[in-house]
Amino acid sequence: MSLRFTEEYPEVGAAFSMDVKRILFSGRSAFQKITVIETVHLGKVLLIDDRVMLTEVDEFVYHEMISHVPLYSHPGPRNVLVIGGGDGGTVREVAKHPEVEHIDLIDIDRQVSEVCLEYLPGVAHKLLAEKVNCRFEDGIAYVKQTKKKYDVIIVDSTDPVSVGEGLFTEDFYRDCLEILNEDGILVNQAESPAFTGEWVQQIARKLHNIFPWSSFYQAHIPSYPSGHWLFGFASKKYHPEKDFQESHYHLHNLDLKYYNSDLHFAAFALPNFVRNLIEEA
Ligand code: AG3
Repeated sequence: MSLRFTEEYPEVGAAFSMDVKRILFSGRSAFQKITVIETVHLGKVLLIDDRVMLTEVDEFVYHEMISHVPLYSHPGPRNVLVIGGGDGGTVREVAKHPEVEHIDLIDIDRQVSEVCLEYLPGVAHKLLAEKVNCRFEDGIAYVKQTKKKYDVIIVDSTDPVSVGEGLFTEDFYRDCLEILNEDGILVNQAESPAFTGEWVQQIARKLHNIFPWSSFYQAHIPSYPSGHWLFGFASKKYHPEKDFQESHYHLHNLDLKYYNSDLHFAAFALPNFVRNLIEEA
């Protein structure tokens, strides 16, 4: 008998299915349902509350784009804060930058990291690196009370429902602004313009209200709703295109599968319907 997993997209009455070989882990933490399945064509897949967080075949797109775009827009990103991202994929990419001295990862759910270290070590292994400090607590409370300052904050959250919702509020963005250095940058995962334009507009409105400068960039992520994904880019000083750190990019010469210097610019070129969504926000 063949087994299939289907992620329902209740917002648009659609769904996405994949053939499953077996279920590797399924459990409920204090916060959410966590599942790892081994699929027939998409490798191992991490699900939280039955939504696809990553698949082994396309996680590089999301993790490279959420990390290298802000890091190559900043001339000296030494201290980086990752909120959410307990699977470790974002930390893995951030850790590739030699300028980055320290990475704090704040995820509410320790079990996500434990499960990923066991079943998805290729994604999670850098959680154990020396320059990475993992704390399992509420990111909203952390940004409110910490005295530390960061050069780059990356919000690698779930969708703006249930556990993830508080990471999409103006209050949260204001607290992030507060703990960013004078020239800091915040990037967040900003959902699908095709399927959940309403969510994109809310993010656009809020980032625009709080940050001196904000914009969006896009990537193709086949396993996410609609496959067309946005990231918010909000900054105090730097402009992703004018301040692209070309010499760092060439010097590092990282072996990446999606991000490159042409895409750094191209990702900010948005289709008209996305421009309109954001302008009308
Ligand atoms: N963050 C989740 C992106 C949202 C996907 N949404 C969905 N499938 N409905 C991914 C975490 C990876 N580090």
